[in-house]
Amino acid sequence: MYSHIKKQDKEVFGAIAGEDKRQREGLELIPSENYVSAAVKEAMASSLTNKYSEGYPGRRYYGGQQFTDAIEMVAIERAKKLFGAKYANVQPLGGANANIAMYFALLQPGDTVLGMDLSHGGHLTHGHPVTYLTKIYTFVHYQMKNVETGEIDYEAMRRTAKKVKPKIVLAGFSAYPRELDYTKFVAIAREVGAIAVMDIAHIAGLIAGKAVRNPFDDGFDIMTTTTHKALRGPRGGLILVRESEELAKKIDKAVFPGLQGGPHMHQIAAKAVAFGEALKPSFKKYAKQILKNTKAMEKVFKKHGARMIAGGSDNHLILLDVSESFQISGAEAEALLDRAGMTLNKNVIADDTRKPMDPSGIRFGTPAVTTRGFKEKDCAQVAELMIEVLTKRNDATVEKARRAIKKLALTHPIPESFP
Ligand code: DSN
Repeated sequence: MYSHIKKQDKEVFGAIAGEDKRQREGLELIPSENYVSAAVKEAMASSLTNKYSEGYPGRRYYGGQQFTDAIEMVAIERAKKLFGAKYANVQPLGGANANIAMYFALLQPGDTVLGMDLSHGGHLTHGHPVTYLTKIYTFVHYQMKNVETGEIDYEAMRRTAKKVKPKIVLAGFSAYPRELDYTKFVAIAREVGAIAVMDIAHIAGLIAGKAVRNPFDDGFDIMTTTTHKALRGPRGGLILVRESEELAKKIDKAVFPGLQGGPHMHQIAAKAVAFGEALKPSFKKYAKQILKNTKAMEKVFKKHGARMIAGGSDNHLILLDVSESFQISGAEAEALLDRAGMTLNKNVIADDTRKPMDPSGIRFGTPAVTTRGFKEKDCAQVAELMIEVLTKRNDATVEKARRAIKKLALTHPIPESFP
């Protein structure tokens, strides 16, 4: 592996080798990360990175597209099958790009979007004031009604929707551990004449693996997603349209030429490979195991009386209030656990009084460790180690946990392929 980089560029090689080792010997608990197959990596490293392919299959602006067209068509067909969509655009470079293209396709400057508040689990691209998007569109937010159960305040959401008349009712999150009531979102969108969109980035793998409901089954019009989280593909984005040809055309125009230049064909090939893997029956088992593993961690935190936002988890992630539970900040917890080989991220919790760089919570999840073959008992052991480190915080405890984590990691090597 890497024989050419090693010979040619010691500096970059050293860093890549270091990252490989870090991934091998530590545990990835960031809920938006995963390990891809060797086949996905091969596609990413293929000669397709040399090719310009502006346009869409059959209508490109450059010649030499006989193979790129075939690849993009395969990716589109597999994405459609995986999510029950009539149309798919596989060109978005990432999740943020997918959301920006979706807004560009559906909105005029000044139009309103009703999305989830960031500190209640939403995402920057759902209208946080630090983003450029808020200079173009108006974002209004809904929140949880009860932070201890995670229940969304659908009544307040409906009242707000009737008042502000959004063009998009946006569901989706990056730090919310419960399942949403999709029928309520769609009903509100229909009532005010809005398009119902869900950013499924965090749970795309769970939807593809049929471990949770598919929002299209409840009438959502569009779904945007990344491809690299529980879905286990390369870093990238994807936009799915349930059935409207008119919406699909608008999305295609917005992605190219509206927003992006040449699609990254190596990335699209890797998406096609990953979608093929997710269509296999074994992916369903994987998705279900993610849920079981998160429940096993939830059980341990509950037993120790730790405060989880929304009271626990129905999906792949847990948001832990470390400030209240362990009298430690999110940044301190992240650093401590990182030293013990458990990589996760500090995260704001609902209505956090602390700053995003040092918030009150940490966020972690099980997609990556489940790829390594972790089962409930392994995840419970990780949760116990987390609690021990967060409680005792001394060097000896951190070192003991680091050794235990390394052992767990080495006995569960990152697989090169999936059954
Ligand atoms: N950065 C992603 C996450 O970690 O959830 C979302 O954009």
